[in-house]
Amino acid sequence: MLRLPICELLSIEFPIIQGGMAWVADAHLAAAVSNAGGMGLIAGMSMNGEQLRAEIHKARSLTDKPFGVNIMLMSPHTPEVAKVVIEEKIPVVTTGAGNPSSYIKAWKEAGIQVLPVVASSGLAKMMERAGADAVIAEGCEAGGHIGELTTMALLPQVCDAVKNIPVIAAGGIADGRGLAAAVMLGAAGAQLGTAFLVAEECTIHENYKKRVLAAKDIDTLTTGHRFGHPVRALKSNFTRTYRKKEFAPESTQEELEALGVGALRRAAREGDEENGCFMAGQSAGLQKSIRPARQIMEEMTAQAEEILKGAARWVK
Ligand code: TUI
Repeated sequence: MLRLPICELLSIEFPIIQGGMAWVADAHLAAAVSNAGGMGLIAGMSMNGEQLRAEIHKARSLTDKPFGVNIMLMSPHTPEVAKVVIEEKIPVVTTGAGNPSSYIKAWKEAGIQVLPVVASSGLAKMMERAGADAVIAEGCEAGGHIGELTTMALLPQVCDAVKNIPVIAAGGIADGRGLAAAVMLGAAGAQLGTAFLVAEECTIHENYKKRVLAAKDIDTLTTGHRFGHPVRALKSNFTRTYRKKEFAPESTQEELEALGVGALRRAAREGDEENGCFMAGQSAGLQKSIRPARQIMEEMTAQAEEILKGAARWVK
């Protein structure tokens, strides 16, 4: 059995938390991951306060286990969603795409465990000082909105930067090899996004799952660099069009934002091959089959355990 520090911190069987994927991480997926022994999360990004409250109630009808909420800080609904997690007594909040400093005090007073995603050691240090319980160091192998550094470079630097809180690894981790490597770099657990896209219990459109399963290592790319919000997704008609427009001198930020709005929803909920943006990480090429969430976590941790046990043979 692989027991890492976040098993104790979050009272979970597997040292795995689920990424807060907008339009993907709904009550079904969150409840399934929590029921299976990991930490499931609902993504608040695509919802206003009342929609999130309804999704939380739905998840509670599907599991007795604790689950968390991910708050995407660029969302216009952040202030109301930040209140709903307190009112609903959500035990764990992860944040992404920004600095959650102004919310942490209120969440801590409400007894919430706060796990901000960081893409730099500077933000990690700031989060520790602000009272975060752990940080999630997410490398740019991840899908969706990403920072500059790879997991390999970011993770040990974040581990050095924080003094007393665990660091959870994210970005590019899809099997036991990735989990074992993350442990070697100092991780206390891992966050998985792309691996759960193809979980049996994930409710996204089948076209999305098919695209992830068909992806090779070089089949993701990033868009959005020109206006400062890089996003990783599977190559598609959408990313080709967006890239062309992004670098056309006459394109404005408003025009590009309008093109992006709704593209993830169209991919996840409608399977729209023409206009959908199929966000996924570079580990898409490692996803070979649809499996239940429990099997994903069991196989990953069993493989990591074997690798970590066997690593001593290299030391003479
Ligand atoms: O947030 C994510 N991934 C996401 S959010 C999202 S929704 C979206 N849709 C369209 C365009 C843009 C976003 C899809 N995927 N991951 C967590 C994450 N946070 N990755 C990187 C960061 C990050 C980056 C810089 C966190 C903090 C940061 O610095 C903030 C600061 O102010 O210092």
